[in-house]
Amino acid sequence: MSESSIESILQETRLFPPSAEFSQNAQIKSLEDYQALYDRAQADPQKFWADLAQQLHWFQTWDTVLDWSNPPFAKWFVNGKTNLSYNCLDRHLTPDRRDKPAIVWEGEPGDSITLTYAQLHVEVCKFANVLKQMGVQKGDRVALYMPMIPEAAIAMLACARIGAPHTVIFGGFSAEALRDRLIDCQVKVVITADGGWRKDAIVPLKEQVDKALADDRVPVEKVLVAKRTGQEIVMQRDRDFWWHDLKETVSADCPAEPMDSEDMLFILYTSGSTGKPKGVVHTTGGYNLYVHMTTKWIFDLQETDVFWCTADVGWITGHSYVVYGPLSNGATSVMYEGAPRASNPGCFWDVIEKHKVSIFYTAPTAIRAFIKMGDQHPNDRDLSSLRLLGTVGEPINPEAWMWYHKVIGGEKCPIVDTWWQTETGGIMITALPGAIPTKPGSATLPFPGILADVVDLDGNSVGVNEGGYLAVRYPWPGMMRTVFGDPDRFRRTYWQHIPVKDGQYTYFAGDGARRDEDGYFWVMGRVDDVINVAGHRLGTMEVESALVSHPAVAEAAVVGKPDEIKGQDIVAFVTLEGTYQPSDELAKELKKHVVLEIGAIARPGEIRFADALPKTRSGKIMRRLLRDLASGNAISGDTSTLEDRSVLEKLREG
Ligand code: 6R9
Repeated sequence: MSESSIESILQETRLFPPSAEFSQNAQIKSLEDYQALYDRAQADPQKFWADLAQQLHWFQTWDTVLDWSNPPFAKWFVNGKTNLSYNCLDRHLTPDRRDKPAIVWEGEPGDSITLTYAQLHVEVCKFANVLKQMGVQKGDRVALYMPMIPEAAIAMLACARIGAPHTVIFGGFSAEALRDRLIDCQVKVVITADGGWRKDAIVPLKEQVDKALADDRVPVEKVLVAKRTGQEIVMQRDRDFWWHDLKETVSADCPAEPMDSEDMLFILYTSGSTGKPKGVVHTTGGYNLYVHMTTKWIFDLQETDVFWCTADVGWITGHSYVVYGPLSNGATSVMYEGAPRASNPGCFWDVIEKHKVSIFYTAPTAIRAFIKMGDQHPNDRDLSSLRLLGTVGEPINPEAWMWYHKVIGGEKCPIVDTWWQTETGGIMITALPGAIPTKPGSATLPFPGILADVVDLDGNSVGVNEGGYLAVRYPWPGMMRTVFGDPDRFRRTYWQHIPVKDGQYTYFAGDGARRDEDGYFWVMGRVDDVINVAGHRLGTMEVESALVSHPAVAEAAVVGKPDEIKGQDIVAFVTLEGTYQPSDELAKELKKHVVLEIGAIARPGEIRFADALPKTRSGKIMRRLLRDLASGNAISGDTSTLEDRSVLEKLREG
């Protein structure tokens, strides 16, 4: 965030209570109701969650709600047996729900498909049988590298149905990034498409899969390909198969496998402050309950709602609030293939008008892009179906909040600003829209059952309006269970920054925050070497490793600088190997190289060539100074640990 938006957040005092009408009809109707729920959960969290878990279907009930005897490794609903695909589908095959739209899909070129619960059930059962036919067994990992088409949701639900953990890899990642994840995760089968539509162009997904699989270390045996864009692709005999061909050969009967609560449901890779992205592991029962309850209460689901979360299924938001949360509740979930783009500045508003969307959940970066495109686009559409708005992914600046409130919400829709992470599985800090008055820029209060706090590095709560680290003091059902293949990294990254006190473990989120006099949380952004570009998390080290893998680069340091639309943009400071000279061409080439190594989301906005990087005497790059330089700010704070002051002078001049 820029200095000015931090300023305006600090001065923000406006309060927006929900309308009486909204509250009356809401699931949680008042601040008192929220407080009562919160207190009940705090007094006995295990009973609180166990009572709510009755809302799901269990093949066998659990013996113990929470096993926290080996922290930080939690087990929820121990020995319970359930199936997420069953809870999302079979449970809704009742006379009143079976013909209700489950997925309403809109393609970028304007084509659309509706699948009712009964139809989706058939598709998922068939595809689950396809997976079995391909040799996929319970526990085998399956990767998805797909566009936003119904087959992506079908594939996820089919994996869940047979107990094969999925790992969804965002379609914007490069072949190299895909390869690394396929190896780390030891994936057996990849599900992809010939291509996907992205901003009027075809993303050649299958071609990228072919490149990734050319590496002998990739253990993938079979590739299943959905047809989307129709261009010519290469199909390798006995390895690659068309989804539509296989579908013809299987039965639509595939009972859901009773899964243990703690069986792995999925792995999702996310960036951290060290080089290698980590595989965040989520399991079955607790995750299901957590996304079920957060969707229900935070989005105030009613039977007739049409819920649209704009996230790609490649991110956690797509997992929890496009697929599992809405479907577990029997809601209608809208899925859209397109992204905000200049060639169609009204695309989001068209989808809302066409499908009569009532709940709309998107990211601040999208909101800021639409502000720039002009009010005429939303003003030209009928947005009267909307009754609730949400945001996620980064702090929202009050200006963007006010625009969202006025221009999209017509000043009548509550806005839930939801703070959470890949690691938390579901939303943690948020307004409950009928109960909690909102303040622009604040995520407001913790979800019932979440003991969130702002602490110092000794683990003590900080005072009112004092800055500190966002932390959670008690386990919750949707929490990640471990880092795939690296339990020690799980412990180090999340549970050791704040010391264990009297046996109490505290979860360290990696965000800075403060709480105001009403107890409202104001999340200020990451405190580690993670940058947030257009709502996507990137590790500075990841981008640095990509840069130094280019022969011209000797050393690289990557920082974020404020950006009007993306929140932050990447600036890379680079020193060159012997014979290379700085040039615009080389800068372009390096940007391209990062895109090749990671994907377009990591393309640096700016490359700055330098003779040397500012380092401490112990050789650590002083990123703080580079951040100031990149943002055009005066160098702040102490520079006395700098080894060579002339480096700084030169960088300033350059
Ligand atoms: C769901 C998701 C997590 C990081 C998180 C924080 C930032 C997310 C936010 C927010 C302020 C919000 N973040 N929501 N910051 N206000 N409402 O985005 O997961 O991709 O893992 O990113 O995003 O910095 O730590 P993920």
